[in-house]
Amino acid sequence: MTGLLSAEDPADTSDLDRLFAAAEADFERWELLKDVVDEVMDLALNDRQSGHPGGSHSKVHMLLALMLSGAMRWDIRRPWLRFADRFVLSAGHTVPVIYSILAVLNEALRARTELDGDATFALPAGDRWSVTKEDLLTLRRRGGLPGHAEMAGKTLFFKANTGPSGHGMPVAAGEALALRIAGARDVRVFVVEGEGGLTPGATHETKNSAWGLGLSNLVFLVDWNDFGIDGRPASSVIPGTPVDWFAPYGWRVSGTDDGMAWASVTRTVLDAARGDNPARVPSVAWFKTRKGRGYGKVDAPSHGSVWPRHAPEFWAVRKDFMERYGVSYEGVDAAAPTDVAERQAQAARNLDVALSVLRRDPEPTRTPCGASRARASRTVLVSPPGRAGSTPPRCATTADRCSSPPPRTSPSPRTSPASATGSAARPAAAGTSETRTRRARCCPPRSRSSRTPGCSPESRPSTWPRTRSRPSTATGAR
Ligand SMILES: Cc1ncc(C[n+]2csc(CCOP(=O)(O)OP(=O)(O)O)c2C)c(N)n1
Repeated sequence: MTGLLSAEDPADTSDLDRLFAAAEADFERWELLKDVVDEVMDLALNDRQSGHPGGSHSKVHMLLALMLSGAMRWDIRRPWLRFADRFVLSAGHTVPVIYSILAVLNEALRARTELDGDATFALPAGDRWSVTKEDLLTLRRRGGLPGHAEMAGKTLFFKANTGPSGHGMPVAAGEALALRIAGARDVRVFVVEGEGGLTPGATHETKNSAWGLGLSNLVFLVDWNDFGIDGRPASSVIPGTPVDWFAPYGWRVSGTDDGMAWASVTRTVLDAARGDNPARVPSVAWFKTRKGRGYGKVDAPSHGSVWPRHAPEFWAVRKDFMERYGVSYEGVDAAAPTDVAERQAQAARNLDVALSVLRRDPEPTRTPCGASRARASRTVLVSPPGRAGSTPPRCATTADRCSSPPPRTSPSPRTSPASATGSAARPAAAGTSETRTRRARCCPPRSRSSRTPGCSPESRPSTWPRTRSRPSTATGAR
């Protein structure tokens, strides 16, 4: 069985070592990013008193490695790109980790932009399409960040609406199939799932179909923390390991017992995404992790219950961070302010304290563009290095690509260099004109609230902290 299309998946194995080496040089920065992500997540959940800390914490390593190693080709500034790799959070209840990562990376982009005003790093439409620190305190509130993944607006990073466990997987397989039929064979669909989410029946059907259709552009990443919503470990009722769950279906399986260590996680992610796949089958990588890592409680108790607001256990973890990074939070060991506005203002100031450590990396370096850049920028460019021997990234600015008219003659999509952000090269068979493709690359999607003539971005004023007049009544974590 060779699948529906005899697509040639480029085996990037020759690049894996180079990608790994580039990532390895940044592991120290990733560690800092991980710590800041943990902090802003906990601060947001503490304020909201709702959400799923356990599975969110255990996924930080695998997600940062996916997003920053070049395994996934995407542009944090332009989540609407049609032919960037796609991300489906099938474990849709763990949205806090995605919100926190996006907010931290976008804050790093802001810091980078402040450094010398380089527009390359600016968000193209203010915060309209981006999760920022200002959004974190709107989690699970009316009009704010949803409690499960929604593919819209600020959370367009998600390429499926998810929440019911396992239900992102069939959707992701459908997307992978559609991309292949469209000729976009280099565009991958990444799906993050927990072992609990592998139990619904649709998972079995998806595994069969994805193999039968030869969806080599489908990559599952399984957070194997062995706990779902119940008190007992998953392994007490579900026999086997991820190898047993996927290999009999013909999938390419890899994984690591060190699912919270940068080197092993990065190697595993890179191999799953871009390793040799001669049989052109779907891939799955598993990561043995600990649910609740870094939250102060682990396994089932960490699943969907946050520490009571400003509880001693909450402050205990904050104290570790304060000591490690030499910062001080406001209100340590004290009860939360009773006034809502005051409480949110304190939470906002404490988010700023956590994020302040991002601005401590002034080591300058030179880029191919000749501009002086901070080494810190490497953590926010989210760009995979080009293939060995390929054209270096173009140093176009946002304005270059979004404001100027399209060229009369366009180079062949096959030979177009990746943009400065390393977003996916356009597929040869996309069947769109340069103008339309250009629009897709540069402009926010149309919506009632976004009538964006040409490509000029609109941005709305934001307040900090964002105030909410009518908090939602939904508080329970499902
Ligand atoms: C179809 C469905 N049934 C039940 C739930 C309630 N639920 C929310 S999270 C969860 C457990 C998920 O476990 P796992 O996939 O292992 O997630 P992780 O440990 O990564 O958080 C369950 C059963 C749900 N979201 N969807």
